[in-house]
Amino acid sequence: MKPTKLCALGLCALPAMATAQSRYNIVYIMTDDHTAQMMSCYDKSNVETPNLDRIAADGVKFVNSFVANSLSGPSRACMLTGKHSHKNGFTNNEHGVFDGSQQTMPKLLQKAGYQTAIIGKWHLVSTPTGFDFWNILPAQGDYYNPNFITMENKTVREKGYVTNIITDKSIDWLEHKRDRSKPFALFVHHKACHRAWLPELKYLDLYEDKTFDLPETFYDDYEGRPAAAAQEMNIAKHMDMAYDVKMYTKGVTKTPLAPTYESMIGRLDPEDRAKYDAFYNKLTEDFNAKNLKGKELAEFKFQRYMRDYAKVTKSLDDNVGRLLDYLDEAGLLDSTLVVYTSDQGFYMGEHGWFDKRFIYEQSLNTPLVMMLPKGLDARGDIEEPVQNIDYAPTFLELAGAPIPDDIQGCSLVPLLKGEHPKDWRKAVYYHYYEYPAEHMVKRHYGIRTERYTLVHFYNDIDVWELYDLEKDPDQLHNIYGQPGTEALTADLKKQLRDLQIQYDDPILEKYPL
Ligand code: SGN
Ligand code: CA
Repeated sequence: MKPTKLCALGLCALPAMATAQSRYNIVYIMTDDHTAQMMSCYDKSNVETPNLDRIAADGVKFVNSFVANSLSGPSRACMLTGKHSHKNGFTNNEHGVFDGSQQTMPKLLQKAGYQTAIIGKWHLVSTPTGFDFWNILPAQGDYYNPNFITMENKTVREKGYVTNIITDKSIDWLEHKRDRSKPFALFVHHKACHRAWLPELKYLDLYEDKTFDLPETFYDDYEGRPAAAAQEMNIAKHMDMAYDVKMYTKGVTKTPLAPTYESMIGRLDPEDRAKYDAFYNKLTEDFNAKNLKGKELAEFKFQRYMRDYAKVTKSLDDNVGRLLDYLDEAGLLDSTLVVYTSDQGFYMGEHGWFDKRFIYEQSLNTPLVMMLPKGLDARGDIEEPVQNIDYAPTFLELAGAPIPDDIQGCSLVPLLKGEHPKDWRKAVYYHYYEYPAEHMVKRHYGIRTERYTLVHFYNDIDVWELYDLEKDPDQLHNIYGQPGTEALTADLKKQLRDLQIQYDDPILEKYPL
């Protein structure tokens, strides 16, 4: 076991020696694009998620949980390696192919005698390595009658709704497929709640009576924030009326994404398609009759988005409940760490947006709750800033396995024991790369401290932004360069540079601070 590392500059706290309780099992549930605003233990205003809340109620809720690069593939690579994107090599979805020959946490767990399995969304292009069992969705996968890729490289179409199927397969692996003589790490990776938010048919009617509150920043004009102005993820401007909003008449609606939408819902069995059409065709007729324009149209799109996303979240919550019940009935909860998180946060109309990618709060944050096995006594909210590079060292420590020195994350085990290490990191480092690409969010890197966000947008732009989260939690006022911020900016830039040096990000050579 390696010696104590200093935490002051973001380095980790001391991993405890393998204890008698080590070799805990791990169930890691990661959803796609599920954001804290849509999880009732974080935010009660939109939906009820009793099963997700159950995890937090019996364990811990991280209230400062961040990603390193707010996009699916990169987040998955950070989780698997415990390293930032520039080190694990998977910086963006568009051109990324995960190098499966590199050191990963599942491989290290295997080496420590664990059985490992991954079920659901993989999204790293190369074939999974480090897993004794895998059964993954191709690329983004489908909600209805989805295909799965087997370890024999066969594509198999499964009947049903994706969230239910991923849970069925996970329970089946736990009950029938694993080697019970070994501790295990199971990675349950849901497709929900990714675009285009296609609900389980039994929940079509749910949330239809609810009018969601429009975020205060819905009509943000992005003044003083050219990178924010340049995005293409605005609900009013960029949502596709068919694909996203589901106002669609087969053969008639000709939006750019209508063919993609038709192929997705075309996967439904005929009787299910009839139910689906009966529901959305009625809404489409009502919508067509109203001829909405301007703000009315924008707000109609927002309500449709919120309702469909909320329905998808309901199935997710049910299924997490089902998995928790299985673990409970199987007597596994005393020896198993259950983690629930998402690959990143998401905008639910804040700044007028859907999607993620920016270092701004809603997409930098990701939900993180854990149900703790015996021997880990923390309860309630954990305030220390944590990041998705921390999962790998945490799981290794819980397995009693050594944490290699090149892992950049910090083990969360001290926090799970209820400790508050004085030298815990004070800031998290962020770097987003996928540009030019869908949604046109410019490349940027930055830091988030307890109170401030400092960010540099670069590449075909050279813009700094600074936000005081205490005075401006909605991040509407870029105070970078304003008189009186000089000392603060110098201090934050020093912290940023220190983190870039510590994490060895080559961007520092291009943009020395
Ligand atoms: C798809 C979506 C995008 C989304 C990316 C990345 N478009 O390309 O809206 O930002 O995935 O999402 S879609 O037309 O295919 O729905 S990620 O979570 O996988 O990173
Ligand atoms: Ca995602």
